[in-house]
Amino acid sequence: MLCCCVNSESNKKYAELDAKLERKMVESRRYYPGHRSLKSMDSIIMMFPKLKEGLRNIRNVFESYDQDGNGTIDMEELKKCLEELKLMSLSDEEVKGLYGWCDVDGSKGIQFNEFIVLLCLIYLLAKPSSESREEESRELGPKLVESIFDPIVEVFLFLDKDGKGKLNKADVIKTLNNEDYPLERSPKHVTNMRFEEMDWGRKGKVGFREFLFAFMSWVGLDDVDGYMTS
Ligand SMILES: [Ca+2]
Ligand SMILES: [Ca+2]
Repeated sequence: MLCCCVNSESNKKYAELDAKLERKMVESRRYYPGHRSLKSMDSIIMMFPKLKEGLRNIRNVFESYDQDGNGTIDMEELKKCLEELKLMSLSDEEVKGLYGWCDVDGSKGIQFNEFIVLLCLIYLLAKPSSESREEESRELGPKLVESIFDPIVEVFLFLDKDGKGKLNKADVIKTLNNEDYPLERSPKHVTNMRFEEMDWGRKGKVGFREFLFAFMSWVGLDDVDGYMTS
């Protein structure tokens, strides 16, 4: 179905998603006490091996749902995947919106790096804000998603110094340089990272989605496999 106003409509939709995510990040400060125990870049870097392991597992999920084996997940494949992972609490419309938003290269399909971001956003937005977390009935799917995405949310909250749900360039650079912990200064190759290459937008701020893409390449998704070559 062609529509002449598709651009302004999708811009509006993405602005809504962005605002939603921003609120989610502000709310999350209460449910993710772990960000307070992160002290420096070193404590973040120590999480990388475990995160890489989690990403490898997610790659297996990605591959098993890419049923036609074309290297991308389409809407139908995604729906099956979400059912299996018990992440079905968003409406079809919402999932479609997120799908388009995460397809950053506009290929109309979700590659592995986009898939991770998409899954994380669905997980976050679908997650009940507090109380009703049914611990006992959690199966492999949600556990896997949780074990990889919760620590990443905590890194974001740690970097979000003013707690407004967006990252501020000055704060991030300061943290990357470990200015408060001069003895722990990270080696240049570590701090001189793609975080600084994030699109900081008009006001020197980035939201969670952009952070996630940067964080993925930072953790070293590139050496998890060859999907990041585009
Ligand atoms: Ca496919
Ligand atoms: Ca894509």
